[in-house]
Amino acid sequence: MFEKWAARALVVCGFLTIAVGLRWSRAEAVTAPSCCGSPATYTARGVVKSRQADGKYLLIAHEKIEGYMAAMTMSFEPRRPEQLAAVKDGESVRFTFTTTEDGRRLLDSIASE
Ligand SMILES: [Cu+2]
Repeated sequence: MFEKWAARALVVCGFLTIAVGLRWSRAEAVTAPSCCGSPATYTARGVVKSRQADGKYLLIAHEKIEGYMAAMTMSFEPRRPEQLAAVKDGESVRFTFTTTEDGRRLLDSIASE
């Protein structure tokens, strides 16, 4: 008698676990950061921290970017070398960038403020 009840409880428990698990994974997919979704363009403000010697990246401490991410320091990839020359380290800048499906952030424009 007890065994039958326990077996039934296990089955119900299993179903609940699967149901909750499915719901969670779906919720995660919806709220996942927009790091690698479809391309989007954002405008942001920040301070240039440094640049990579090979000219491939600019490290920027950016303010909160509405609809994208909280304030943090991260790298952005200039589309053209002139973009690196246009700003100095330590300078406050305003910039526009476009995200790519593989998670890159390409600088469309950047200028000191
Ligand atoms: Cu960031």
